[in-house]
Amino acid sequence: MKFPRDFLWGAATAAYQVEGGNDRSDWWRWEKEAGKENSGFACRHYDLYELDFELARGLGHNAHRLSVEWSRIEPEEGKFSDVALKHYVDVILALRARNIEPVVTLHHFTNPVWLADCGGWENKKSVAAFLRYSEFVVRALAKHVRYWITINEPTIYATHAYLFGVWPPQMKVFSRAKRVERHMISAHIKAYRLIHKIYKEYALFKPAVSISQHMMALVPCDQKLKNRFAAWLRHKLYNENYLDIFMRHKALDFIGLNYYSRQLVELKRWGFKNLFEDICEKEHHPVKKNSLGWDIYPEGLYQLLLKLKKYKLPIMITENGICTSEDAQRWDYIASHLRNIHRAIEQGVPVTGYLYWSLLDNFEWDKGFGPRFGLIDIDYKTQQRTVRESAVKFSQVCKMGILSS
Ligand code: IFM
Repeated sequence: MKFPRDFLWGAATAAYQVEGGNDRSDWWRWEKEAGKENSGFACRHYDLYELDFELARGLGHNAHRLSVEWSRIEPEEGKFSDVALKHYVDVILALRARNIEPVVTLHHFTNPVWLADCGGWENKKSVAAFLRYSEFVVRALAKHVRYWITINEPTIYATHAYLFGVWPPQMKVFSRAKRVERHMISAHIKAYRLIHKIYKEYALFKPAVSISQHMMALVPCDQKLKNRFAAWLRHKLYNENYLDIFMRHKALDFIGLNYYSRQLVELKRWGFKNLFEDICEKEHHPVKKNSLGWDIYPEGLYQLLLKLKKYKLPIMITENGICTSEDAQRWDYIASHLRNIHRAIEQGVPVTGYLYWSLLDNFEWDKGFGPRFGLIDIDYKTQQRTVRESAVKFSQVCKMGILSS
């Protein structure tokens, strides 16, 4: 299976999950307050990024997605750190020196403590604050960066932090989650315009700006009308709603897609809550699972890609990956998802890149360091990196652009 010549191949990380020592962030404080596993030194990627990028280069990666940490760059409201900014310039240059295309995320779940203390994304002020921070970062990195992700998985952030109450600030209020969503939508649209404006002002090539949208394949568990209807509705609301809004505002240059799993939809009865919440609990469509119990469903990626074709935008897979203690399962996961991407490309879906989640084992938020998503194993005691067999197999695809079936 041959992939397009200029396809982006690589992996993704996020600052808080790998850097270590992000002690100005709301997550850092919450881990301690909530008695959760601490992110601590994480992978010490803040110091060891060159080593990690050297491994990525050796693995044939020509792209890498990373995030910059707002709480390092603006540790106090309105006070920007030139040291932190210089660090990220060096990080980007380290990628460029290895011919690795950076894909830079501005917000990946964490906030500076000062923002959290004044209401975080619930406060309307968050939009202006995000823009001010984005402007500072984008002006410094514009020369070296083409691809920007403004916000990672806004739906996941709003629901986990404000509806399910499992992430800081642990709210369980629908209207609050909605408010956060509204502010994130506005922040993306404004940041999109701002980034384009800066590139124009600097007479640079056009940037490509998007969000990373988390999507699940929403699969009706049988052909009953109620299940098909609920799956359709959830797909519209959870997967496509943001894209539709951004399309209306002409604020998307490509679609950043994070795909991991499916949800089997089965309504217990017709009802408002049931429409959004009920899932099938019977094991009548068994599939393999990752170590967090998520269904492995590569076919779902194909189905989603076909649905996204209507947007007529390039699609970059900005995350796709598995946590597992069996590395052979990781390669199966990658290969089966790549096969489905290839099928979609053959159907005319313009997929332009695949970034595996994640380059390194890392800190999986409220789940701590247990889940192992990495192409590269991290020994958290010694910080020793060990390239996994799956990474070597994936590297052959990255280097040749061909997946043997
Ligand atoms: O680790 C996360 C990442 O931060 C966002 N997308 C999903 C990954 C796996 O849960």
